[in-house]
Amino acid sequence: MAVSRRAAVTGLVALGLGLPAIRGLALPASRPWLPRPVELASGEILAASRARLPFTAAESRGYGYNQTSPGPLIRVRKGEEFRIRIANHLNEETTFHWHGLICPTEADGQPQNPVLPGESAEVAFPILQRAGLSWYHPHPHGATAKQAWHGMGWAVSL
Ligand SMILES: [Cu+2]
Repeated sequence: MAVSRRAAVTGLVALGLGLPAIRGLALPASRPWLPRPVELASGEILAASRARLPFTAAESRGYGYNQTSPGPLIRVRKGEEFRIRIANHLNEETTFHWHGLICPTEADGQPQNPVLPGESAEVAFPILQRAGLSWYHPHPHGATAKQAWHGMGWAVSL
């Protein structure tokens, strides 16, 4: 019996969510579920921004992408060109690091290539690798952990 990657991931997530209940550690009923992420198509804008955080019952704000946290899901396919416009709508520098994707160093959002507040840029490179799940996150010098902990990061699915 063939199991699709989507079914396998869904099953693993469901299993992970169910384990606390099995151990008697059920989440409080008031705790919100993690929302299904919106998807971003190639060529659209991915903007680092302030965002509402869904992890707490109370309204709280942190960082995200396109006003959401987790940020949009980006699907790509081997052989396609990954092309996206990045923009920084924060009041501090950030980067857009494609963790797990094989890409040119200058496109990989490393600390030496910050995107300053108000700046935007085009990122494009070919997808060379096979199916997998990667994630994007900020990687600014001295503020990577702060920005990630405050809600920035999400997935690129192949
Ligand atoms: Cu990383």
